[in-house]
Amino acid sequence: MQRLEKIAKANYGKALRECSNNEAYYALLEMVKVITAEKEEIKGDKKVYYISAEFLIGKLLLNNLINLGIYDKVAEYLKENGKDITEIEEVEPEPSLGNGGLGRLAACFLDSIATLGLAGDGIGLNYHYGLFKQVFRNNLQNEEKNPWIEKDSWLNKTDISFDVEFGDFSVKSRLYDIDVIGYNNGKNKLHLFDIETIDESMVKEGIKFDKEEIAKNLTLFLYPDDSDEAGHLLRIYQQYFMVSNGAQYILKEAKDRGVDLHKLNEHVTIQINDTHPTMVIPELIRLLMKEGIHMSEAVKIVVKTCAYTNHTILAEALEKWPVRYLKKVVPQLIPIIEALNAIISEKYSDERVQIIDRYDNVHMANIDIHFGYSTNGVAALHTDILKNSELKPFYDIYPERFNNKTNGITFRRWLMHCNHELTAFIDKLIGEGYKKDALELEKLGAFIDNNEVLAELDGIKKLKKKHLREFLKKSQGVEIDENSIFDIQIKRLHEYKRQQLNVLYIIYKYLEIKKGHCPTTPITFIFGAKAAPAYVIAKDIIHLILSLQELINNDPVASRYIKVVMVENYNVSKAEKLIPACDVSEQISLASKEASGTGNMKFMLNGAVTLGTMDGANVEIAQLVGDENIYIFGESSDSVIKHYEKRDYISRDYYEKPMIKELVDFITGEELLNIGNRENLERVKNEFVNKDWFMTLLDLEDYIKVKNEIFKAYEDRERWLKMSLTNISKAGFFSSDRTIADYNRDIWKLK
Ligand code: 26Q
Repeated sequence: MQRLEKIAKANYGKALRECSNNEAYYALLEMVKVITAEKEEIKGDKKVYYISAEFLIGKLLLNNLINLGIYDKVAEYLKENGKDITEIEEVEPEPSLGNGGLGRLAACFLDSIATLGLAGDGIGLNYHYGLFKQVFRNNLQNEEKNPWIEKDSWLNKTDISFDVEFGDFSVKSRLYDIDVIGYNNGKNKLHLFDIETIDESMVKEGIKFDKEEIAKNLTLFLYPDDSDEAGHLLRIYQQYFMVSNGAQYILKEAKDRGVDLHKLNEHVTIQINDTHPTMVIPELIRLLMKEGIHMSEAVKIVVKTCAYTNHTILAEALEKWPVRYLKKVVPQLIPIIEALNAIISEKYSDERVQIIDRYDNVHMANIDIHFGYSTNGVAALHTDILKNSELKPFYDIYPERFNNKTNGITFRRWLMHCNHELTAFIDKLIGEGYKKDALELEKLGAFIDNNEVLAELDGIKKLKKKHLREFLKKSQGVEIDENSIFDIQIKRLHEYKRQQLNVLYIIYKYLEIKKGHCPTTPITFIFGAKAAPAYVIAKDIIHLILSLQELINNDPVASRYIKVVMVENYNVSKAEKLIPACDVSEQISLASKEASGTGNMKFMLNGAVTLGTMDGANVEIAQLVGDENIYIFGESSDSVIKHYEKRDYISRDYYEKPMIKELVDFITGEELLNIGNRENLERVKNEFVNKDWFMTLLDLEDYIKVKNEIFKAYEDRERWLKMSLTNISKAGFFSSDRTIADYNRDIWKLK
């Protein structure tokens, strides 16, 4: 710790003991950067580049300390000097370089790639304000910018810069790197590209800015909205900027390493994270041609180098761009995309597999599947749906290219960092081997009948609930009861994720209490969710939750039994506080719609019991823990898919059932109208009655029944704690170390 003292002395002229938390944070940042600089870079004959528009890395200080193996020493030293490491963490600004699951997955993957000692870097963009910060006003979501880049940060400015040409102008890029430290291993890098002409002062009010001035706004925000043409064009500018820099960087590194570009695929593999970086395929072909390689060979090289991951089956999220947009932004790619289109249209007549459709839209996923050597889904069910329905025409052509890679989470952040108490407890019971081989968690099964162990587990959950109570009091001024059941749903607000189903249960419970049927143990319903700024109905659902929160929490009778808390500005560090405190994990998407989910895995690892549909990775969780340790409800994905095919789900038929009608009508009843806005509330109600595209009412009765069962099970403490321990013991499969080992074994093949 001499280093730390030296830095404190040099920067602030005093000992650490005398430093403020603010000063201590920057001293620690510098210390970690110095130690990291001495770490060896992971090298290999072949390298993977994980290219992604999002890397939701979260705060880095404490994770870096863990991965460097010096967390305990540093925490102890800080304590001796009158400091609390968790308070120091509060100083760190939170980068929000992602929307949700896909971005967080990319961050977990970088951690695991380095931990497994594989040579692999991330490539993305350095958004200055990231995703918007959510602020509640009058029970509505407002958006503000989230500045996170300060004079001293994890970013290291490099001397690497490239020219990137667009149709109407060109820009110079600047590369910033963030070190990615493997757990007890070497380091890789996350490369974030930026432009030097960025103008932060363009953002005036909220997150509004002039979308036309690309050379000034390009990297201001993570794709802000989807609502107008200027927005779409900006997204294409961003995507091309990312992939052109990425491709130039990859080729530069390959050449520096002496790689023969004709054999690029033997030394480089590129994992394309959803379709956002798809233009890397035509861009690489273009750059290889500039190196003198003939187009037909360039195409062959690129096919052997690129692999694609699909994260969604929602048709509206599959990117397709009008040719005229691409002509404006990236005219240099048009001849290549047209040539690729010609290759495919000559070979296949099926309209569904064409690159350019009859309306002149370019289908980005189709480029990835035809011109990459691997296409993977992110959970077993998801991959089956891709093969058998969504992407069936492609699976028929390339069965050998399709494979599944069930998602995972890094246990460094989602156990060791966010739940020190549980980590120490597991260490004590089964040793530390599970930190390198997560399947060793199964050894916990031996303690299932040990009442002392169960009691200790109970104590840890209580403690984490108390910590959450204190945090919410401090951050939002809300009071919750740690002796209540914590029922938590935290994820992006989307209709398919069905926060609105959870809301209908709360209304049901409220009305039950009014009728005199009170729960034995009080329940705290916790939500955290951001809605896309232009997603009207999602924002209406937030308004409904906030209005319900006000109604129930101010009701003298109901508030004794139930409470609703909507956490403001849900992000990675809030997740780290919420997940360890959870009893009931809500994973209630309409079956077939959630590709995988990764929150479900984080909750399970921290001892929560899942209430969910047979969707995404819930299916694999259910298989692992067994029916008696999970609460499953709702229609199967097969029958949901059939309903869509036959178009035979009529929400009004369900709405007309008296029990359901009472709950839905409550949304526009007097009590909520006294608090909320008629317009927003009516829109939600009408959606239920007239459309309900994600079949909420179809699953409602079963949801209520099974949710009542899970709350009842909570009363039997012994049974509950056994379920909790079983969930932890079976979570090893969901380590992202396993996922990355699978990617490497089947796709990347690095040594
Ligand atoms: C597309 C077009 C235009 C504008 C934006 C977008 C866009 C942006 C972000 C489309 C999708 C995303 C993010 C998707 C995402 O996070 N998917 C989630 O990925 C997780 C990791 O695989 C899964 O666990 C989740 O099930 C899936 O929803």
